[in-house]
Amino acid sequence: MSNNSPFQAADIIRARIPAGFKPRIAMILGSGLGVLAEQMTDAVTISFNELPGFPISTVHGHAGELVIGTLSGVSVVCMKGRGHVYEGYGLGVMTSAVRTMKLLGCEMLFVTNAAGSLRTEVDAGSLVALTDHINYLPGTPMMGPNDERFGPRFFSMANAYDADLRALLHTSAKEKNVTLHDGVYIAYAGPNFETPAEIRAFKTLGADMVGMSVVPEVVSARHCGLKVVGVSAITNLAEGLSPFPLSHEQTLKYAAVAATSLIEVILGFLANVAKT
Ligand code: R1P
Repeated sequence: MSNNSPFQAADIIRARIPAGFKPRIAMILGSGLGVLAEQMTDAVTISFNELPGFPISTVHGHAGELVIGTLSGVSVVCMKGRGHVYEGYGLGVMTSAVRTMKLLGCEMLFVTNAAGSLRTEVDAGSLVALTDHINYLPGTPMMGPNDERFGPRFFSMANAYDADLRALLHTSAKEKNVTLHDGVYIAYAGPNFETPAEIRAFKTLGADMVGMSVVPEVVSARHCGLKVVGVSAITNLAEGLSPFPLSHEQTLKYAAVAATSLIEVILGFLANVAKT
């Protein structure tokens, strides 16, 4: 694959930001979590529509904007919203966007998402650091010809969610008096929520939370050598555990609840990164 979209998008972005400004951290803000980007200073906002290879957002709660600026003293490039496989873009839905952020100079990708919890003691409003994932999507974004400009054909997914960065995230959460759990994320294609039987199966497989994103961008990030750290904002107990049928309205309602503490943790984390 020789898709030049990431190079074209990076050129467009560089022309819009101050000369020499290099984002250190890439962030992806999930359903209802875009509010974090409002805290950025000296921010430049570019619609995904203007960036080759970026997914046009079709999901409520995903603004579809790239915001470049400073947060807690760190230069960041932040996707306010993401694309999902169920929107019809294929498994490579996030690959170009991730590669663009790598080309801009990022060292690390911070992913956030709204997710259902498979543990009844970890209810709506909780935060969970991703320790690993299970890919239940119908493939990976790296299937097909390999683009050697970004990474090798075969690559390891051990320590995909960087243990040192996660330790720093836990330190940051403690400093802010926010409870941060650890858990394994399983990616389901959607857009229908999972069945209760699927949730029982996923629990047996070792999953702690379930959602319809994250894996395509994390696989793409590891392919091109970005370190990854991630947090799920729990918006509901998963189907079969939840006392009511699930809806995207519920996702957005509790993402807003979790966003307050999530923002605290992320700002603290970035301030700690700034010291390194
Ligand atoms: C369901 O309400 C939607 O919210 C989550 C699920 O993946 C799904 O898209 O969105 P994010 O993972 O983008 O936060």
